[in-house]
Amino acid sequence: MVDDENIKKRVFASELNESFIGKKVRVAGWVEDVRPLGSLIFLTVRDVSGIIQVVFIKGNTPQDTFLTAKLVARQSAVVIHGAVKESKAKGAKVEIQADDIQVLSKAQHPLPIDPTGRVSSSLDLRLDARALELRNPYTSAIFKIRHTALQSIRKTMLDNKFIEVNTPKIIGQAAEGGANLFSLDYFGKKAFLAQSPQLYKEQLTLSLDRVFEISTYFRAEKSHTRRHLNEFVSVDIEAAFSYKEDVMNILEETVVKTIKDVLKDCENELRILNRNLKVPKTPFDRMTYSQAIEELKASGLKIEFGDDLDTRALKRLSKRHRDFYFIVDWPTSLKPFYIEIKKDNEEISESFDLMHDYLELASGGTRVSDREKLEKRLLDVGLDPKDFSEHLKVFTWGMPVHAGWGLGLDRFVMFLTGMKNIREVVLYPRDRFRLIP
Ligand code: AMO
Repeated sequence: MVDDENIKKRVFASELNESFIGKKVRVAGWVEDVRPLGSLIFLTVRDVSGIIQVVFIKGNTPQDTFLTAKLVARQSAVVIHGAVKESKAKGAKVEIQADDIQVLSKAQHPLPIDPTGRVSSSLDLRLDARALELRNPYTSAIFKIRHTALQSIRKTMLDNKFIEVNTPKIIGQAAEGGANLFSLDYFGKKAFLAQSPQLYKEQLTLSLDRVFEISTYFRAEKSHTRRHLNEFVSVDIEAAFSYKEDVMNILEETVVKTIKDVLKDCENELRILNRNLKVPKTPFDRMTYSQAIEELKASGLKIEFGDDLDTRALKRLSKRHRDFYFIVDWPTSLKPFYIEIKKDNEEISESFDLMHDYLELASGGTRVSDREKLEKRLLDVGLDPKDFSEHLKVFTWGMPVHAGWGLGLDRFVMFLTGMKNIREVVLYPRDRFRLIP
């Protein structure tokens, strides 16, 4: 009989190898296949690590155990006990000759989707049954890569002496200006869900020097595209005594190290996804916004200095810039109030976007660190400095020159995994039409 203590002593399918031959083991997972063949029953059991073949031989197990194995519903949660033997099955070195099976939880039939992926389902159906879909090695590979990316990013941050912080997500004031905010009732007052940690991370540089945060943010954007969600995860950094070039270098290092770590630690997952990931060439190409406009004009697009680079423009640019590249020095009018403007040209800001192909992965810049200048910038963009008094006050406490960026984690994982729709790389995506599960 299998009890809770015994489940704790289980081994993972991927750990089983020839060194276990002759030993009794316990595995816990979900039944993928059941094939009764006369006096034999072949079961395949998948756990989070991989798959193992299990054989029941009539006469070797009690009659009721044999019957349980024969009738077990696919995808039920089971615990198997038995001896490890050499396997004749293709691609497997060992299998388990079972003496016991316990069905912990029977799976219904039919299930809303086929988690083996043999029967394909639409994205919507898969998202409706997300927890079940994650039994599919293809889907779980995406989230193992996402996990590896997060670990790697944290390591790069620590190597660069950044401190991890957590800033509020229920806020009383817009960080990126007034648009695109979700509002809520906060004990009778109007509050908002944070669009970014922008103002907090800037404030923290005046004491903690270098901070980073990995968190969820909210944008009430109506756009329904394959690269926007209303709830997304951003990796944010802010560094005191730094300019945009300094933080661009950290961004490049973060991207390259993450790719290397994913190549090293997720070989199997990349193979499952058929993703041919490569370490990009460094330093990443850099072009100014003005150069991008010239290039686009030369290609026949009707575009002027001051126009935003929409999808059509970015797609056109990406024909010549396939790998990672920075677009720097955007018009001041296209960037938020907190971005510094060039000393010699008020029309241009100390800003950058990191692109891959036509996907914007990150944006950042040198910040305005002078209080008067910041007040003027707020007025220039039609915001009232009075609404920002809590933020402005810190600028008289010895605010250092500082710079930073925000990297869209979900978009970065799209790149790492080769997924074309952001919903594939987010466990429970939130878009205009999806609030559940
Ligand atoms: P920005 O608004 O450009 O900059 O956001 C930074 C990065 O976050 C990602 N992103 C999104 N991903 C999915 N769905 C969305 N709706 C979405 N919106 C943004 C993008 C983008 O490049 N405070 C600044 C950053 C800074 O200057 O430090 C900011 O929020 O990949």
